[in-house]
Amino acid sequence: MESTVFENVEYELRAPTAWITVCRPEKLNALNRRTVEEIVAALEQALADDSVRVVVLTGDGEKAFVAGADIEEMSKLSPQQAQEFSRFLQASLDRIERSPKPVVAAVNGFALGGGCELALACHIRLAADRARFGQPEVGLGLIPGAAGTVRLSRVIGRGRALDLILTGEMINSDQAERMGLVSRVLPSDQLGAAASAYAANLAKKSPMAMRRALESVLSAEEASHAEAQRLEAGLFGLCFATEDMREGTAAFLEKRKPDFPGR
Ligand code: CO8
Repeated sequence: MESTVFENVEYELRAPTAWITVCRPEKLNALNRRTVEEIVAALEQALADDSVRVVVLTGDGEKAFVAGADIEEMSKLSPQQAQEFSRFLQASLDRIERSPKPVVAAVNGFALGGGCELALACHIRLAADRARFGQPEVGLGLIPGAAGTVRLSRVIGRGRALDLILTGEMINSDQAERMGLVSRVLPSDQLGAAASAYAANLAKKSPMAMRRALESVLSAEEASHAEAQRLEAGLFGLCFATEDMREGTAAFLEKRKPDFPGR
């Protein structure tokens, strides 16, 4: 097992899964600029490594996934600096969302403000039953600034998003699951094992197909119905140029499990 320790983030290679853990437990893993830069650097490491097929993002400790942007650091920003910080966070989370390898958030505790936004940028959200979600920014005189006003509506619908954003109320993981904010809730002591098993299952699927599925689904959000369908057809066609597709269809016909080369 190979690991890289950044200042506030740990990167652990458990091929075919890479684990990225936010480690600022004394601040409930709150995001300062450095932490966000390190998350992206760890992601780039995972993307550059051919042995990695899936990335899991989680928080250190039992209490928090990420309790938001670092309020102490943020409180000192000028309006211009705040805008720049928001742009920086948005671009960093876009990088996660645009990852060609699936990124699974294992939400082990509080996911508030920027922490909820970070989870929203991941492709899949699994939650511990002790996790809590919310966009408490209005209580600080702020609004979500890491694309929470954009992604939350897309994921759970405008009415529910505004309910969370305007009240700033926290919800538990069962409520989050009912809203579609997370796909699965696990007993807290089983989250790590469940995320490992989930990632291992994804890693058995075709990397080329998953990459194109991600591209198609995400691009559809920004395109008209007609454009989105054209793009889907183009990506569908590209699958037929891969070894993965030949292996997947041959394995089915030969009644065996596929072994995808990822090409
Ligand atoms: N920033 C900085 N420090 C934090 C944060 C945070 N977001 N959250 C917790 N901490 C610190 C606490 O200050 C405390 O430090 P200390 O021990 O030095 O006093 C330590 O972590 C432990 O926290 P608590 O003692 O508060 O723990 P509790 O169990 O009592 O409470 C809560 C847990 C409910 C999670 C509580 O800590 C809390 O409400 N935290 C803040 C949550 C929040 O409001 N998050 C949103 C922040 S705003 C945001 O994320 C905007 C994102 C968009 C950015 C756009 C850029 C401009």
